Amino acid sequence: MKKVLTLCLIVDENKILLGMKKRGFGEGRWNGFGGKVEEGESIEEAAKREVLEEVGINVKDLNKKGVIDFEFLNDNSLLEVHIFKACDYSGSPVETEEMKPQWFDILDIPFSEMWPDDLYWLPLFLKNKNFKGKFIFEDKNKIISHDLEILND
Ligand code: 6OG
Repeated sequence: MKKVLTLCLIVDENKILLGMKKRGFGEGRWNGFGGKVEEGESIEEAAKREVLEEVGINVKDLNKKGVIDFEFLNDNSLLEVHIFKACDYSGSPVETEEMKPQWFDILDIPFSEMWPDDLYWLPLFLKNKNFKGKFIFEDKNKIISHDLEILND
């Protein structure tokens, strides 16, 4: 069964906030904040809740940038990840049990310590493009095919 997840990246001028995932899926990788959409909440509500839970920040305005489907052949799982940009927020990042946050210059993103798909879509995201795509992973380290399309504004 397909899981619906959120992923929110907070951008402030030329900086992007990432968190080092300390446990669970994606452990050891820098990523935005997010998680599963729970029953009874909208995707946007889930995105805001996850940012608050994982890094203590209240996001005000979410800007939907893309949806990517991920298929993992090794364990037969399917994810649908809704990706948001947030520029308007309040609070300062705090470390939680799940994430250790750090601001990065957008010219100095630690791609080698991130999910390998980020190298494809994050540059589009930073150029403010909307996109949709599908990535097929052999396992969590290896993409075997991908398809990424820029959508019209
Ligand atoms: P929890 O299991 O911790 O939510 N996620 C991905 N993020 C990137 N950048 N690339 C991927 O490529 C991803 N697959 C999942 C969605 C997992 C978090 O990880 C994101 C969620 O924000 C495969 O609840």
